[in-house]
Amino acid sequence: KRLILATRNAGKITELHAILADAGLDLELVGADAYPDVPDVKETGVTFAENALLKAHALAQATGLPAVADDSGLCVDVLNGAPGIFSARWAGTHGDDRANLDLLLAQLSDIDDTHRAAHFACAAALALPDGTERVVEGRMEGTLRHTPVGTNGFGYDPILQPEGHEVTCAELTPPQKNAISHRGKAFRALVPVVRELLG
Ligand code: ITT
Repeated sequence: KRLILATRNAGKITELHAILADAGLDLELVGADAYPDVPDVKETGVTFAENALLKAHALAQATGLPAVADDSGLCVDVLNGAPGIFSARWAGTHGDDRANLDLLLAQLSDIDDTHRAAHFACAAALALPDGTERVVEGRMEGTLRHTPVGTNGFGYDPILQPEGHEVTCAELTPPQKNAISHRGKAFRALVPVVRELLG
């Protein structure tokens, strides 16, 4: 059985392959890139869950196959949850990870270490071509560094230090990150739902 990953973010694809493979699902995982004719969906939702469902439904409808999608981002307490659903385009250009991270650090330059709490959030959605939908969420709490450290992962990983760790997400190995990450938690929660609906 094919399960399509409704994402074009290479960092997410790598993580999702590992997370879903570890879960032992007997599924062929295919990236959205295998379906280049599917138009980009407008992320018009106001929550991670709404946007994840929009992406999963768009791909399930276009391909006639079950689709899973991730919507995720970094929520900073002192910014009232921003960048949040706007994480991928915080500095203006969608997917410019370095510009997004630099802008956020500039915005937080006056904020001291005791007020730099933040979390990554991920909504994982499954949509079937018949319109059936499920969505689950996961979080990873942490604090934000003043300068980026580490080269693993993607996005804001070099500035988030997860709770209980002395290193940033970008210094963790991929399995270490997946074990504690928002995406790891959300997709592990989605596995029983996939089993229930797809067998
Ligand atoms: P798709 O919509 O194609 O899945 P995207 O990158 O546009 O890809 P989102 O709209 O969900 O996805 O935006 C997620 C952004 O949040 C991503 O670009 C990163 O900047 C940030 N982000 C999410 N998860 C992250 C993680 O595990 N580590 C670092 N940054 C992360």
